[in-house]
Amino acid sequence: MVVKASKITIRSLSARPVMVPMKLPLQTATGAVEQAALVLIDLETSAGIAGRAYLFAIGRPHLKPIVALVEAMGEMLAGDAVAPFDIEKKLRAKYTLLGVHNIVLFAMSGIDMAAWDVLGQSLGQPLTTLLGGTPRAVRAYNSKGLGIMPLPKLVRQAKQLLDEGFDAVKLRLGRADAAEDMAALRAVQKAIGDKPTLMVDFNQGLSVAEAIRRGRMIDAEGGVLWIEEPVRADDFAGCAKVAREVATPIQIGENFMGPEQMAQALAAGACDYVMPDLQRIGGVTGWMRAAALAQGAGVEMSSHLFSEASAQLLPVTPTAHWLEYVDWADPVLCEPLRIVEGHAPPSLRPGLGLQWDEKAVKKYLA
Ligand code: SMN
Ligand code: MG
Repeated sequence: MVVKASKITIRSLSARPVMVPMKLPLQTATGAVEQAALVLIDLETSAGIAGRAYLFAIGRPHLKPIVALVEAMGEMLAGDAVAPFDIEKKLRAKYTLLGVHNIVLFAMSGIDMAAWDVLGQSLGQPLTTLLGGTPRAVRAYNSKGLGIMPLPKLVRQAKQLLDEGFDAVKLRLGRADAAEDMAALRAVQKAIGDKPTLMVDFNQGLSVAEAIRRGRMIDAEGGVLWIEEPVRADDFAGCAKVAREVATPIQIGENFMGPEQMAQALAAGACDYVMPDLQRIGGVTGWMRAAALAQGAGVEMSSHLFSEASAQLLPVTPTAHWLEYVDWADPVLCEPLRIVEGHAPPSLRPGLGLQWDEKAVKKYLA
């Protein structure tokens, strides 16, 4: 039997910037996110199928350059097959001298996700099925809110976030005074009780010495599943030192720039757990490579943001751990992800399953 290569080719790529309101703004140790700055990608194809994916620009000023990169890459890819591996190879070659990093990698990752979406739609299969898995429910933690804020508000919010149907939440830490961080941790633990799972995230806010000091305080307190990004994201040697000195598992990965960097972090023993971010790891293609690295290292792998696509990738991740749930893209989605009893239900829509609410997109266009 002769197997024909995919006939579906890329017609064009468009990227639209939107500023979407957030119900719960998030204050981290190293910056605030008050509105969701998203880039909506549409990959138009010869088959009439449109692949869709979005990117998080983090702030309004970053929307324009990311949109420009996606569109410039679209021009390079016009007429090419919708074959994610080939697209990656071509773009990596074109961007080697500039550097396949940060927003270049974001744009590549977004295109990769949109390309996999086309493949899923063309075969009428959800992403999980397309990748050889079976759609299943994945456990999720509610990652909205719980930023750096006064304790009474924090305590109210922790309970409210669990009442939304979750049994796990993530608290952001990294105040100037360690004692204040510990007071916040104790207040939240007291408010939610022993049963729910609690993670903490320093968003790279500490020095290595301070991370070891605060990590030991958290060890003494107990009951924390992981300590996320205690130090600068690319300081793998420093993070390894923290991981050696602190008993509570160290979680990093949202800033891994491609599977290559994740391999370096694992080789350095930088962490106990990993949580790649789809727009930094290289989209679906990068995620699958990262999943193999985590499998080889015997390290639990969670997701960062991009709840909809990540919920479909965790079922094909050998060491799948937790789905990070945020609702930040909901206002522009026709059918947002819903959490039932702390789990994202299996997605049965073809591809990534994202559809833009065009009326809302028009309203939030930036
Ligand atoms: C985070 C990072 C970037 C934007 C918002 C929130 C945070 C997380 O580190 O892990 O959710
Ligand atoms: Mg984080």
